[in-house]
Amino acid sequence: MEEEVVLTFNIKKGDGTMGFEKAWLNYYKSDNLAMRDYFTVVTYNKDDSIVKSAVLELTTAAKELFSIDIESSLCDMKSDVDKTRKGIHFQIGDNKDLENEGYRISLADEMLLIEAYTSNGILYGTFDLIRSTILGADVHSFNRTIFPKNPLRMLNHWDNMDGSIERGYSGNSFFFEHGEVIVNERTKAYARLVSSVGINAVVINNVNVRGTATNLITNRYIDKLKQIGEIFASYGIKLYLSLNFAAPMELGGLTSADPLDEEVRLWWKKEVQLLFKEIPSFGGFLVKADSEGRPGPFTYQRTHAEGANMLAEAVKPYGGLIIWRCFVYNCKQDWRDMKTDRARASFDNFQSLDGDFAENVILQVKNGPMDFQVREPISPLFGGMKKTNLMLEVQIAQEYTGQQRHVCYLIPMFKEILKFRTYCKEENDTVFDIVSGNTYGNKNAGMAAVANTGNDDNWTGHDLAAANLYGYGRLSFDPDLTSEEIAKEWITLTFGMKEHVIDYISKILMMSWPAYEKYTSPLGIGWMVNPSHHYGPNVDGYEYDRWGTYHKADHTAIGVDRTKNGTGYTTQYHQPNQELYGTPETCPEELLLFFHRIPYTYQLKTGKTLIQHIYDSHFEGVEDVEEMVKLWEELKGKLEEVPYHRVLHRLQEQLEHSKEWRDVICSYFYRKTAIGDKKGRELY
Ligand code: GCV
Repeated sequence: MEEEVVLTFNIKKGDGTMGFEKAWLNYYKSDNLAMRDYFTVVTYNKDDSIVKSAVLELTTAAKELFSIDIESSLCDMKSDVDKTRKGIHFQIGDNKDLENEGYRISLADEMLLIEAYTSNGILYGTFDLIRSTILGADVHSFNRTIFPKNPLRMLNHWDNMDGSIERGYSGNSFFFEHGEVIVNERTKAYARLVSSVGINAVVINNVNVRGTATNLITNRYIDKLKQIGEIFASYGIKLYLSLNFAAPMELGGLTSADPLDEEVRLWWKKEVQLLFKEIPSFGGFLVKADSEGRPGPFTYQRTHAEGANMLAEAVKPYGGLIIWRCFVYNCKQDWRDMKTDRARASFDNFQSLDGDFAENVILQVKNGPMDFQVREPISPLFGGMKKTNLMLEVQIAQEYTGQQRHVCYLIPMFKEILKFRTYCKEENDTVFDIVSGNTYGNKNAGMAAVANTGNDDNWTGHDLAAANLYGYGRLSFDPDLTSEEIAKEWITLTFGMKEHVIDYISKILMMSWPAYEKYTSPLGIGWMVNPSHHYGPNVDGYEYDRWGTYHKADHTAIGVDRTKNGTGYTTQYHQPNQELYGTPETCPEELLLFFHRIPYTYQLKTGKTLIQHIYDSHFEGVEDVEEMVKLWEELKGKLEEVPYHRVLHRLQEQLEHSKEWRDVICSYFYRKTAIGDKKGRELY
């Protein structure tokens, strides 16, 4: 029998002009009746703001899932809890085995018990319980102890104070508007949303700190920041800010920002006090220095360790962290020289500083050596730094992967990144091992993602892009989850428990990253996008000067020789990766053009020539999008109208734009090589 479509995709109005939807917290009526009786009473032995949020979450879930007004009360002693009655009890105790935000859910007689050492543990256990209930869990399955696997699970917003978002594709900022900080109902809705998937740290402003954003660290904005800090804290989230390295000059009137200058050091020490004193949950700062026009220690011939350590010293008394980005390269370099290689830059700038950074500094490394392309090798800094705290930076804002106009489910890519073996040790050497702290025992470590939210009703512009926000959070909490499991969870929570819906949307999500790769840039070469806004095909498009292209294609060959005979980039890896990438025969083919310069007539493992692969994959990519549109159309009447049409519209646009990619790329290479398509398709 056809299931009834329940219209609960309600929009809640914030206090601004925009409304917001509940995304995956949009609870549908549940038919998990075996769980229903547990959502009748909740008791707790501590009532700080985080536990209160957990109680509130259960209250909301009980109401929306089962139409129950849950009873809640403080019950100091575990022994006072009535275990003969079905219900839920939160117990924060001296159980050190659950520190680091862990929790245990178990059945104690008739009572479901969530135990933790920290309040965050209770909150995560609560969200787990609600999620599992919606997914149909049986009460007897609740016998588990869970720990988040990464200490820091962070979101980096690139929001500007005028309300724009750098690389934002979902409307404007909900943190800033017209130079002011905004706090409203949406702030809380956001905190709930991201905390429900385990995020515990958020940077609210862009790493490119210019103009008024420099003042965010002063008392000018402190009241509003304090309010955000409180809301975040009640959901277990620490607030962070990006800072401007030149602030001592721009705000303090000093003549220098030299990190070894005593006056500069004192200035920072005084300046950071305010935030930590006023906002108990303030976590520290994120810093982009000496990159793309941002100031940094290089101006004073100082190293990045000297720059970062100066700030680390200032925040140390408050337990603060400095998250220092390794995305440092000279964007003005002359690419005509075949030896100059942007891919080398992060390693060249940082590796020799291994061991020089303070304990409360974490280096944040982009997943690849370039810039969030659809396919890149893993940054060799992972495994290259053994005595330094590292964090992985990924981007769920789809700057180079369709800008949330195209569906591109990035969790499979993130999984590949996390499981990459660096060979820095014989075992426990994957990127996940390194950034979770397993490899070298670091406590300050974790993951960060450039956020994909804005003030659009559905938070992420494209409804399906919310799977990346959800998935990033879940994956950073538990990297062992599969992409399929995460997709299924997200679809069920967002659209309800309807099997055909889960199947079709899962298929769309799982085919989307490979499809995007096929119709855009081939075999790891990257870019080929319009400069500046980075949307749409432009094969020779190059950002910074009029000479270069990223791919260096001529009429006989394409790609960059990054082996020891070329730019030497491959030597930044440990063996056997160095060797693996060192020859076209051993190099994984999806990265062939990243590492090698290859003639168009080169035969790939499929038996196809390189040029034929380029043609075929572009046609296949478009066919994949056609299939995605068809799958979505099958869901007509099974989803609520608003999200159904929003997604349909975007998929149709994606189809048109994938054809444009195919045609532009194929005709470019046809004209360049004068080699036709073996299948006789029209290429120009
Ligand atoms: C925030 C890329 C983006 C920039 C971004 C930069 C970074 O270059 O295009 O918009 O700036 O990365 O990560 O700092």
